[in-house]
Amino acid sequence: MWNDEQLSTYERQGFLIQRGLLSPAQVDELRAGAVDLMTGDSNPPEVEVVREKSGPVRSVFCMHRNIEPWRGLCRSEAIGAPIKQIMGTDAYIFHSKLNTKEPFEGTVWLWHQDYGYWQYDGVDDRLVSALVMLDANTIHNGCVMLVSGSHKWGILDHYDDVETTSYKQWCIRPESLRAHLTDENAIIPIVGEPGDVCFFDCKIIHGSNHNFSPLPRRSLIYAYSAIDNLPTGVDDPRPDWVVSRQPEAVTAELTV
Ligand SMILES: O=C(O)CCC(=O)C(=O)O
Repeated sequence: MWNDEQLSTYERQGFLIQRGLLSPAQVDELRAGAVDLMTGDSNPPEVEVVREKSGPVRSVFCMHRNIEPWRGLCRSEAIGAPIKQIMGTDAYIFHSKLNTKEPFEGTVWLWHQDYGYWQYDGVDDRLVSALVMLDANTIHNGCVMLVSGSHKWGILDHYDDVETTSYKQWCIRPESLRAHLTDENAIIPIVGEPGDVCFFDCKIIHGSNHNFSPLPRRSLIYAYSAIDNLPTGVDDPRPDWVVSRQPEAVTAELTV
């Protein structure tokens, strides 16, 4: 359970890091699972693997439903309880992925707000993500960077970037960044150790750099949505692997 200070820090910054939330044994299990996921030989059909233009795996989507340890982890007390507390209600997994950045080849995620595109998936903004570090996340290997407090800036103007990486991404237009992101000190590199977890708001501006280091950077992200916040009313919905349509309350067993 988070105390009042943790909750108000989360509310003010739009994110909170919990160091060492997962044990070394849990991290070992996740790392072994990551190798299997990335190999892809025994992935269930809902799992989608996206590769960098140069070949290595970039992301493995929708791994939370049927594969351990990912299925259990999103239901765990450590991650699910703070989510339930922040939301004030049960939550389902709206989106999940393992994001890998192979040494020298893992590429950028340009500045964006997740709700910049999720707003078009027919949900409201009651969504919170948990980023779990499987490797040390450093400045050099492309850790995520968050812009502190930017979850209160409204949704900035996004465009569809199909050039920069292999993954089509909604990104904030440079002119909109210039108008809003004027203080470099607001950019917080989310560096940390395996087992650290960062909880963040779906409206916070974030992105990450290329992996210039000899070390891999693997992190997984679960995006939780309030249980009654279902993707509806969209003419041409995105696929289930990116916008999950199985609203099972993964926090149902947790007491907060
Ligand atoms: O893994 C990363 O470096 C960034 C991921 C991200 O921004 C996202 O999934 O929205």
